[in-house]
Amino acid sequence: MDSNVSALQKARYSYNPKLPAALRAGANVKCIEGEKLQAFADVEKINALFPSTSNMPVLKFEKTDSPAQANAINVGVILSGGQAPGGHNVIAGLYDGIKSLNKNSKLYGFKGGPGGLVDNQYVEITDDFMNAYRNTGGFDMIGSGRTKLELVEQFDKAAANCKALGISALVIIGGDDSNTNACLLAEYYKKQNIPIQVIGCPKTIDGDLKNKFIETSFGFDTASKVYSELIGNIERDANSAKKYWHFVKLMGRSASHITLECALKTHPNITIISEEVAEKKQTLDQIVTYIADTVAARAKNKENFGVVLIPEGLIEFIPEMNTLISALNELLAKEGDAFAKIENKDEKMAFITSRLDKALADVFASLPQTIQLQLTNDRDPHGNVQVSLIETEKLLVELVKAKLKKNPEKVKFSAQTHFFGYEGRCSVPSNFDADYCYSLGYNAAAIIGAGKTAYMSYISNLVAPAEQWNAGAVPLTAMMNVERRHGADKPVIKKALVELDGKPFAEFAKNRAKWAIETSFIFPGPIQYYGPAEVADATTETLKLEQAGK
Ligand code: FBP
Repeated sequence: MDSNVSALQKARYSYNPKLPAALRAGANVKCIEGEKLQAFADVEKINALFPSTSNMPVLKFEKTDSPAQANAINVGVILSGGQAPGGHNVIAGLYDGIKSLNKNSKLYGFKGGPGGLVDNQYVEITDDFMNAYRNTGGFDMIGSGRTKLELVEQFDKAAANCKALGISALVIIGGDDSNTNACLLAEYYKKQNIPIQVIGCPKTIDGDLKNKFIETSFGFDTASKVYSELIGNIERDANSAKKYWHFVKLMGRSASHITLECALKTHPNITIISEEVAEKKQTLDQIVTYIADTVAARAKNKENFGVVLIPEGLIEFIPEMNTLISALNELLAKEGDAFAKIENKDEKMAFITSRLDKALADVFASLPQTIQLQLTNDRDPHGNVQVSLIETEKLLVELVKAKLKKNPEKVKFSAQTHFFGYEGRCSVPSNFDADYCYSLGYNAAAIIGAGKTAYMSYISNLVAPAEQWNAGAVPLTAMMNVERRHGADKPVIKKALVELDGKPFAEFAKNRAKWAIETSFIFPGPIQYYGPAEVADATTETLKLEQAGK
């Protein structure tokens, strides 16, 4: 084992993640079939697209008193999409789980995400290799990638690569899109009688892969704890120096779950929730006015400092900006090459403005040039603007400054900006994520052992101590609906946005007026890995509030 590691990491190597009672004797479990589940919307379309994998029962696992020895199996595992703390523990749980089924079982990691499965880039996971990554953050054990698995040609190549390695099951650790593709793969293999099971595990720091079965995606707990520690530190700095307003943008591509969770943990003065902005059709100017008014109100109490939390995806939720971004997406899809050839910044902007209608050209012209340029940056592989590259926090500071200049009270306003995103994605997983991820992986082995395909590994009752967690599996098709994407109907696992009638938002909304004016900061401090369970094992405020009374 690598001796070049920190003292904490050495200690974490020997941390034993907690499992639900059903899995403690091994992954060979009693499998109880529950009710058959249909897609939660667009049932007929999903049934037609997934004839072999829709309408399957939810599964619940229980400890069996007479576990039979299973045959050895070879399994492949893939990490897909953005990093999230705990990914290595999903692999560790899967590794230990398939070994508990039969000690001669083998695990292969496909390198660099789904692309590695298609291009046959793999590594066999051995005891030593696995042990060097237990309870560590990051995805560097086998790497990750954003290649979309959706073409029959890719499915066939993957099947050939699996056949060569004797792999009869694949575990795909990813977010909503990766699990949608896992389902397409499972359906294809089942229909073609290709003997490869496909199982998904719910990953993303964004927290938007959740529904009535999946209580939370892994990584959300740790990432929001890391950001909350940093926000708490900034709050304390602001309260000490009393001279800066800190504008903090937080990751979460679309949904504002991370921002809301951090607000519940740290009680900042201002928190913008994208879903509320969209629901109330707030304009950029209304958001700026709200911030400027709060700055002015605190200035009256001589509190010329504060903290503002801004979700990464905000810009796309402001109605006029959303229309502008859609128009830019289309324009760049058509005339991107001509635009790329222009070198002069002013000419670039004139090119865009001349092609937008008057109202949108005015919105575009009202933005600082840095933001105009960022809005025209390269799109991601899906043709979408890359929100993590747009400095919304700086845009808001500029606009608030301009608004306050017009305030006759001469309000003092000095601002600092921050973006917390990548800082949290590879942190050492919290105990919650270490336990949850290990359980998800071990449980995936149980699903494989039960001979099932097109299921997502499902661990629930997560606010209780781990031994009371439930283990089971939910059909991937049960989480799907049909959405219009790039002019075509596509089956997708629905992204869960912040619910404005949900308990976490209600708790925030109840308190925000007080937090705005009275300094009510909370300093959560760093993640604790050792100590009393209420400190070291507690999960998110979001989950606690959502599960309260259930
Ligand atoms: P996943 O949905 O794949 O988990 O990734 C989420 C995320 O971390 C977002 O929060 C962020 O907007 C995005 O990835 C950044 O992507 P990249 O790593 O490609 O810069």
